[in-house]
Amino acid sequence: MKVSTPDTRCALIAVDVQNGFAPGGNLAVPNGDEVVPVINRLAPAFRNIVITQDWHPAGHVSFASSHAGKQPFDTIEVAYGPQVLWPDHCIQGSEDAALHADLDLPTAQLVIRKGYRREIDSYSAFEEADHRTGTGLTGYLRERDIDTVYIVGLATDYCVAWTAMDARKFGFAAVVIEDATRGIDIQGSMTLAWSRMQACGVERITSNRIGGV
Ligand code: VGL
Ligand code: ZN
Repeated sequence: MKVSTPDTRCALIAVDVQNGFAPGGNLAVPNGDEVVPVINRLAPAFRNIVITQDWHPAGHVSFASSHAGKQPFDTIEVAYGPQVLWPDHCIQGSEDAALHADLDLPTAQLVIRKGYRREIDSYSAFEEADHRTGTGLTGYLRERDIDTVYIVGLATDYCVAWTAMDARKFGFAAVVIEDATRGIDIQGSMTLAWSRMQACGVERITSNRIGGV
């Protein structure tokens, strides 16, 4: 079995490991907390670690509660295309938006907050859902000569998948460490996300293939 050891040109991106996506959170991902020990174990192998946080204002466009007559998990059309509606979650500064208390990434160097514009959602750590507004992550990684990102966290079929596909779009090698992710899986979204990721050249591995841990 091939084992790869991350070097200085690799970064680990820990996506949205927040209370809101853990059991008891406002948008709980089934078994979402199970990613935490896996990520903590992988972290020492990485010289560069980026954390993302879903960080919405009250009344965010992605909240079902912002649209009369709509329910969570309905899909609507907004200015930039289809938008799945969610329960209110990860409101800026709330406990729900805080990183999971057991996430242990003391060497992480950057926290990217996303989804903070009321009218635009952002699943991806690179670019908001309008496919126009950058978060700054591409420039940060390029300036630091990082060419490969390993993606872990929540949720596989939304923020992890969009981050991985955008990594490819902006020229990075992208590897999703599957057992360090968990998905929401609504309306076939897991199968669809994996096939889309595969089509963009995202690599899918398990954590036992990471050396140096
Ligand atoms: C996410 C739905 C809404 C995620 C964030 O982190 O995958 N999913 N906001
Ligand atoms: Zn969100």
